[in-house]
Amino acid sequence: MPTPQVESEKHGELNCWRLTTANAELLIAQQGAQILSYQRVGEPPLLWLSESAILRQGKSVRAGVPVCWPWFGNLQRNPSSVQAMYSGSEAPAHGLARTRDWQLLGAEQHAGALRVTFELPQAQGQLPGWAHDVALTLTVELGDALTLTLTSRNQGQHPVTISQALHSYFAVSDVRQVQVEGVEGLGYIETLADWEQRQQQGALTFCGETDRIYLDTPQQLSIVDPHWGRRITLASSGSASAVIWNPWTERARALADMADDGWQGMLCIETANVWDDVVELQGGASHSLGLTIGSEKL
Ligand code: TA6
Repeated sequence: MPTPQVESEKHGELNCWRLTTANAELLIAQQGAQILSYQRVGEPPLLWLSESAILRQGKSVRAGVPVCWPWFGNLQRNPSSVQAMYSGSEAPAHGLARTRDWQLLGAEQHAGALRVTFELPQAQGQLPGWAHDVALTLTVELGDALTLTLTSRNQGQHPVTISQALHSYFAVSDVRQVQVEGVEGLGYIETLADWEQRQQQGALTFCGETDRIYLDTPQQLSIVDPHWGRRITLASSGSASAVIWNPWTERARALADMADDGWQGMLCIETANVWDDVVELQGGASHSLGLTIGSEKL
């Protein structure tokens, strides 16, 4: 089969595209421009896809990289400048982009790599309760590494403030055995203890439910996974905050789209603009949030 190539496929209710190169394969859904899976030849998946995932219109899939935009998480927990942008009644968690159909603008190949670009046309004034005009695109480049670029360009006259995240679910051998490097000494918000501000001592390991916003994050973070002999590398741009999440036992049991033990094989590190790192776009201004995911043998 000649590579690289882009083929369309249907999974459950979702239109998807499978991108294949000589050394990697990626599945992306039209809904949310959400990457559902990513694997390189000869190694375990880099992104996690829940074995109980629900592939239905209007529901974000528990997998890959949901795009949270134009706000992250619970809108009420966002700065007032982000809240003020929305006039609808119930604000869905993680914004309005992850459950809507994006449009594939084009696919290009160059030197064995593939690049696809998606746009959310409704962001240009047609999102319910969010009456701003922003050109929103996601570019996915599948080469030796995987690079995602989420670009927001304010086409209106008035400033627009957003929070956002590439809510990446990484695949790990066992979350209890891995550690995250790059967060040592950082301040973080412990959302599970009244959003108290704390300071990280040493590298981060996991022994219970975790849901934290790390502040002033460096551009490089990594997940060290000795059992799989792998280091997953995350290189970010346009971001100074990251959310690190694992639901652990009880919360996983409460999620219909996660197996009871599903939490063991996943870890979310979400390259973000949240808390005091939200993005204010003046009329005509644009911002890009970038993430390159790579891996190395330990
Ligand atoms: O990023 C962490 C978080 O906001 C958690 O609090 C948890 O709820 C998770 O995202 C998943 O959210 P979802 O709406 O996809 O179930």
